[in-house]
Amino acid sequence: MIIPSEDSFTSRLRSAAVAARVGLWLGICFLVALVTGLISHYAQVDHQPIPLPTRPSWGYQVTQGLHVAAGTAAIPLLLVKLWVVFPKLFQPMPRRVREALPTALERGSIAVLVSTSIIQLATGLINVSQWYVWGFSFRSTHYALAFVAVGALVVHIAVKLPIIRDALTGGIEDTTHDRPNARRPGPVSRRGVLALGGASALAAAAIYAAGTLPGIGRVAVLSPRSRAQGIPINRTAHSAGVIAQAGSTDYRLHLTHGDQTRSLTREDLAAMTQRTHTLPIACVEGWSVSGEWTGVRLRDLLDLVDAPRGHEVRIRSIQTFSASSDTVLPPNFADDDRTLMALALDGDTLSMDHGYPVRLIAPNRPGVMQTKWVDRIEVL
Ligand SMILES: Nc1nc2c(c(=O)[nH]1)N[C@H]1C(S)=C(S)[C@@H](COP(=O)(O)O)O[C@H]1N2
Ligand SMILES: [Mo]
Repeated sequence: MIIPSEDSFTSRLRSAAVAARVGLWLGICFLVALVTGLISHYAQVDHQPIPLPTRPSWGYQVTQGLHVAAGTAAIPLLLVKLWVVFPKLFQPMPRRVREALPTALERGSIAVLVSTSIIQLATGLINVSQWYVWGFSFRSTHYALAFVAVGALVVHIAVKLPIIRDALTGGIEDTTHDRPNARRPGPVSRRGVLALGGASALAAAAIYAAGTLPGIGRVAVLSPRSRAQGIPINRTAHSAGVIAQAGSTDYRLHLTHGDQTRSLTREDLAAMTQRTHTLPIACVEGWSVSGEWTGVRLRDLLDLVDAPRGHEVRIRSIQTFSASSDTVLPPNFADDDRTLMALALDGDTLSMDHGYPVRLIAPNRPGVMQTKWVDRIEVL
């Protein structure tokens, strides 16, 4: 096999003017993904030092939607960017050590940036399609690699800053920073490459976003889900192994606060004051759907065991050994009027798959923490 040299790439589309612009858009996508990703990570920390606010109820829905949209849009942009800068891979190393060293550092940071970017976007996409193929925790890996990617990105931008500034302030046809033999006109113009890249990024984000809009969820090929009562199901009752216990006449919801305890049947819960709130399920995997949930206010249940306001509350599922088998509500969530132990969705009794007999639904919270098949509530 013959390894090409840098000079064998002659298209004028592979230019600094194109690379800088696509890089800028990519950088914006990464920044949005980083900020929203940090929010999502923090939202899932138990015992948050400063709890997130419970308002607006759709806050997490929006930030996580942006997170996945930005990541999805970054995929075509990264491909275009890699195509544009590809010849640099074949640049010869300077012979002198004094010049080779900075070059090696620069290229090393790019190698780290490119590989972590590919891993982040690929595993993110796999996660969005709910395909947990790996044995490691997606969340902690994605979180740790984000810092590696951002570190490498900062080094990359710092090293290239003079060229980036020139390329962005100069016109799109500018060739100042191009390789001298990169002059062959391509099949499209430079503007055409930008338009195609930008349109692909928007289209990719739109295909994802379709899954969050009512009615056209089927278009969302990146995030398919089975549905019941109009809302997707992540984990079915069958696969969670909860059907026997959740459907049993022996079912009780146990409340504990110190040595005060109560055990309620589903009928007891249904006899209490029922409240209805429209709240979203916003999955970390990016889809979100609003439902009209009806049930007992958590605060009313806490009152049954004389729990004062301002305490954390642990919610446990019949299901054990899952990331969702228990969750801790910060005090502001536990005491919020809209936090419900829901018995019904859109006017119908909760289906087994959505958490029958009772599930947690709280405002502004990642879906993974909206525990289904709840049988235990503990005031901490
Ligand atoms: N007990 C239990 N609760 C759970 C889950 C689970 O696997 N087990 N999945 C969570 C996740 S990841 C999401 S997004 C929501 C989805 O709720 P739905 O299936 O009713 O749409 O439930 C959450 N509650
Ligand atoms: Mo989820």
